[in-house]
Amino acid sequence: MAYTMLGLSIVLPTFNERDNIGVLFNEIRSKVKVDSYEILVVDDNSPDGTWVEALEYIDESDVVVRRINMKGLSSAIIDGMLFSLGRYVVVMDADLQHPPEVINTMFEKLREDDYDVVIGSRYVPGGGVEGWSRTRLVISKGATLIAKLLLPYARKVSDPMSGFFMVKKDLIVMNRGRLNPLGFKILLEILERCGPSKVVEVPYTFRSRLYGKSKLKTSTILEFVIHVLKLSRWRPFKFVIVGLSGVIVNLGTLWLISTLYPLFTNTLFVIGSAIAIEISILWNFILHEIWTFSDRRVGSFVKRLAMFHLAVSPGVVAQYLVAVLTRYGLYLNPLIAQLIGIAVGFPVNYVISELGVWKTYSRT
Ligand SMILES: Nc1nc2c(ncn2[C@@H]2O[C@H](COP(=O)(O)OP(=O)(O)OP(=O)(O)O)[C@@H](O)[C@H]2O)c(=O)[nH]1
Ligand SMILES: [Mg+2]
Repeated sequence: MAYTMLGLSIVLPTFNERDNIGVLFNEIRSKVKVDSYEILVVDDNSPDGTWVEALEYIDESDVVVRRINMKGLSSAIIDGMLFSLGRYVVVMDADLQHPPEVINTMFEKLREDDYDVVIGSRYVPGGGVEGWSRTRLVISKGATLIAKLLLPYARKVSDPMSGFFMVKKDLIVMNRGRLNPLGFKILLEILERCGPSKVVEVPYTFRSRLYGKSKLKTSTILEFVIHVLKLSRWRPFKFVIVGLSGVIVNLGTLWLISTLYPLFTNTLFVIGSAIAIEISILWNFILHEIWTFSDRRVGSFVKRLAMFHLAVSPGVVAQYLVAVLTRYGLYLNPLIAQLIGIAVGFPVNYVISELGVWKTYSRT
């Protein structure tokens, strides 16, 4: 693959942006001060003929890609990046929501301080959004929160969902095989799969769409959730499965010791319950080590074991108190009392494990 030495490629994914594309070209030409750059429009055969319109504005270094049988924002962006010749690539929306002048700041940062990724961020000081309804803001913030809860790289930045970002092209080329463009949020995919070591954010204000309609649909939200779960290697599900196996171990232990020594279900339930809980903690820990969080075993095993005990302690205390109180207070069957306790402690355990014990990938 040939690179122009300092060149920048500007990738514009488009679908039905006919009225915006010319205005955007003019804005880029007047506001982007980078010495040499090319513009690549990647259009998914828009019914409004965006790709024909774009041809009116390109010069000899620019490209319009008209994809016939493919569709999807993320895959269009990856295709654009792979077609590009620049050493750096910036991705921006074609509806004038991303201000082209910010590209100058991004480019300077990337070259001078050797960053792998520069993110245009709405959520750092100086950034913002224009004209969003409360609902849109809540959805955006909620989605960011989900991404941050489940993905370590997303936690490192304020706006991991941004559609406006610049990357070193090498990062994409070298990790091409790992990228699986799904849905709208390609930056999340790049952060999690390529593992960039130097990332910085620059503020920008997300403007109102100039012309045309939004391509966001209700299904985009569902796609996003599936995308994040996939990037997280389905970790919450694994956690649930391990947790359920832990329930069997917990109840099985209690059943076993009380069969051997019936006092554990009555006067000594306080001890029987605690023994069963501890055995299940050890069981869960081992399974999380070898399965749920196998890609995140950083540092000492003993420290993680201690951390896990600490992490599950709020959930365990809740579980233990609920079990003992329902057993003695409501005279519930000991196994049922133990089970209710487990249901209370469970969600607390997931959040603390994700954020506290196995919080980062072992490759970093
Ligand atoms: N090539 C291609 N581009 C797309 C596709 N879907 C959206 N785009 C483009 O991706 C950019 C972002 O899409 P938007 O609909 O503006 O999404 P958004 O900015 O999050 O939503 P709004 O604020 O409502 O505009 C725009 O330039 C779209 O034209 C697609 O399937 N293929
Ligand atoms: Mg838009």
